[in-house]
Amino acid sequence: MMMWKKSSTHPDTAVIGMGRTGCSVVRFLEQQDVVCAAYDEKLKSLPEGIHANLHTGTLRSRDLQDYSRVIVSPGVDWRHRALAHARAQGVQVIGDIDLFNECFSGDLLAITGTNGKSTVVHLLGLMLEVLHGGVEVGGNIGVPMLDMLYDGRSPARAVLELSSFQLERCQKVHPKWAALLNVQPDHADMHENFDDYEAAKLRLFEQQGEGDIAMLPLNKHWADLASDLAQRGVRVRRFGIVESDIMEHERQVDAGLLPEEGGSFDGGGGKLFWTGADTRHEIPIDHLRVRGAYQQLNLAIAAQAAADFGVSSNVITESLTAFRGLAHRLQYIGHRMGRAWYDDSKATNPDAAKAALVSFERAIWICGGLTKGLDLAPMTETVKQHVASAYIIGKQAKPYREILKKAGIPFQVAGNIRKAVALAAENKLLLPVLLSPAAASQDQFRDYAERGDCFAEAVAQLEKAA
Ligand code: UMA
Repeated sequence: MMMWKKSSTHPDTAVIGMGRTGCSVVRFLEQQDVVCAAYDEKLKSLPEGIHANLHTGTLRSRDLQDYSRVIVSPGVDWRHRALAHARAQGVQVIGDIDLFNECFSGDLLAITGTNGKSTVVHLLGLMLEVLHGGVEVGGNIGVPMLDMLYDGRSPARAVLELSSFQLERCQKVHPKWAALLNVQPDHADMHENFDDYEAAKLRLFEQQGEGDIAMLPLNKHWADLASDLAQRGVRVRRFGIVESDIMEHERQVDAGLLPEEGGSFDGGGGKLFWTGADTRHEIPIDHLRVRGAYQQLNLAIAAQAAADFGVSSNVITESLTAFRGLAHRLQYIGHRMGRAWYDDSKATNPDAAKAALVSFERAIWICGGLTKGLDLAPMTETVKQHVASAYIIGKQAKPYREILKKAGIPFQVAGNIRKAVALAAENKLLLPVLLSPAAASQDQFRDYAERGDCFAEAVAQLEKAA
């Protein structure tokens, strides 16, 4: 394990943002006797057990220029003036992945994408637990990755969920197995533009070479990356849902663009597939407990990863059939007031909400929150086809009103979740009610989980009142 330079006088390491990541970085470094300075623009104090000096208030350009290394939390804008200035002064500005890399020597599996990451990471963690040496799971899913290495631990393998924020600020990352699930508009407030967001995600594959495995969606957009990786000796597997994706894959294989062995999954044809020990395994979709083709495809990706690391098809099948999905992801929360209620609070962008809506023929939709600067117009057709009636929550009602008007769907601005639930319960159409906001939650909640819990509570209260 590499030891960091110790300093008993002036710290040469600064940690920016003292949320979960920042605190885990400082704890990790302090355990190695590295003195750190902690910066947070809002916090007034640090949790117990952290000895770093806390500097609060707006970060100024000159604050960071005298450190040798600055480790930045994912939620701090990478374009922050103080970070740009430090980089220009030759300070090494990095993320927690770089510290993780220096100390982790096991097999790294890493998953990125706009939607579905946590489901794949969680399920994969469950499947790999059967292997000798086990597995640790962390990253954007909520467990800071350095917590896996605390107390000098070094797991045999680690599964990391990596966000664009984490990838853009790392110097390098080299997963033995890497998957890009999808890239859909999100975080327009934190990236210069969509290309910049996509480029951050693709950093996952930069270091891959001979003997590594990459999983990419089947659609044409990724054909060049797939052939580039294959030329570097990476084993490329492709996955997809719709018939046209599969045909596109076959066309690419025929044209010699992809190695024959690139796997494919068909989430729309009634079965999921994965390949283990050169044999194709399958499971009928009606044996699964999770709803929605995109969610089911995520299960297939986890199954393929587990098979690539030697987990038996029996264990994979059992895990797939037992898995009920994660909380707040198209989660069935019960049947009340004559209709089914679904919590998809994790849908914080339009594509995630679209994927949820298409899994219902028609639904009553609860939407709204912070748009993060994203354009909702591409949802209009899906809303037209799958929404019968809608209730808007959150502080930015206008963009939701506009697409609902454009789609010709009746709606009401409810303002908050409790009101939206009460109105949805009174709706004469006995259709499923879906909270799938297509928006971030921080205008009214701490995070999407609190928003989902509030929804479930309101639904439970409703029954008591009836
Ligand atoms: N802060 C500043 N200046 C800023 C921004 C933030 O000082 O300009 C401070 C805040 O006052 C706060 C701290 O930084 O005290 C928060 O840091 P953070 O936002 O990086 O939050 P963490 O608690 O460290 O959580 C981060 C990830 N957060 C983000 O990427 C925004 C968590 O992902 C992740 O689970 C955690 O690290 C552990 O790895 C959350 C997330 O929303 C779930 N991710 C986005 C998503 O999934 O869409 C990418």
